[in-house]
Amino acid sequence: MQPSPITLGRHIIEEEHRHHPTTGELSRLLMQVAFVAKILAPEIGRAALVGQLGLVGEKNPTGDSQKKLDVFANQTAVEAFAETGLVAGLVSEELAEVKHIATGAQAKYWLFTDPLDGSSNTDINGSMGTIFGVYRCDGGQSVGDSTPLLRKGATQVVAGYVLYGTSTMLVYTSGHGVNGFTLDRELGEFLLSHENIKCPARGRYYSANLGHFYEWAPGVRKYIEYVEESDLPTGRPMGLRYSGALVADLHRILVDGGIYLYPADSAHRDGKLRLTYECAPLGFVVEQAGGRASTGRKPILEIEPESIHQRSQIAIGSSQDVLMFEKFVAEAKGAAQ
Ligand code: FBP
Repeated sequence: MQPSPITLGRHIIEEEHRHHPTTGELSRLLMQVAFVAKILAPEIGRAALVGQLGLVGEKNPTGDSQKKLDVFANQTAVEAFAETGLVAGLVSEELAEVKHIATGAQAKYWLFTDPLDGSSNTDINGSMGTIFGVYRCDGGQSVGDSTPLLRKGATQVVAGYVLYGTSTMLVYTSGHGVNGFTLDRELGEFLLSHENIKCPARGRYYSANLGHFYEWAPGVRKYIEYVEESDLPTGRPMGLRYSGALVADLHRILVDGGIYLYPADSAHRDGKLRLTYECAPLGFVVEQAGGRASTGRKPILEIEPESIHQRSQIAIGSSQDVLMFEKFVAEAKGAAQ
């Protein structure tokens, strides 16, 4: 262990003092996210032993079959913030509407979250994650009206994810670089393990569900053919890695470089992933680490959402790889005109 390990709590407070002179709400909010992760990590680990595998028989607001762990993760997040007065409300993949928090009348922030990312991995012992994005309240939100809180991802004050993999990690940015913390289960503390993460400009891996290849637009298919061609000087063919959990694929890309794609296909005309609680928070993290996040045509962080469960196409990762993808999309569009 490092001579004097830096805990998440200490790091956040120092970061807040340096960049967000407030009364500590942001630190307490992030510590509450870490608290949720400390509850979810062991529950995910023992899910097979405590009847937490499988489906609950319901669908979530975007039509996915809900897993028991989806419901547990969502409940844990809602309860963890219910009594804190830290957030005015919470938007979750598992909740149809904005959850206004009674104690949040004076709160300064909104929380957007995908409580359990990669839920198709729950029963196969695969990696999963939690995604979060935080926006400042600007007041004037009335109960039931979500419009005022729909803002472009570039206005987030904090964003990050938790990865439940071989170890449990929390990676966050408050707009001043990206840092990663590993959960020391004995201490019950997240300790700084990945300081000032920089996403390599180019990577060796691409992540995409190739099962949809023939449904993708010509520009997307041409890009995949390009990365699969053999040309060692340009680092091709790239290796295919697709874990079934965006957070796990994204973490690899932050550390090793590469690109994750989820374009439109016949079942997902606007892409599959949700803009406000999947694409925007991860886009903020990746761009803070020097990477890039776009729809293939437009920066993810510049999209003004129209609804809380809006979907978006996404290409995210190393700046050079995403730029190359955008070039293929633009050329195909040009050729089609
Ligand atoms: P969930 O948040 O519902 O898990 O959905 C997102 C996700 O599972 C990503 O983590 C993953 O990359 C992708 O969907 C997998 O989708 P598909 O099975 O269509 O390839």
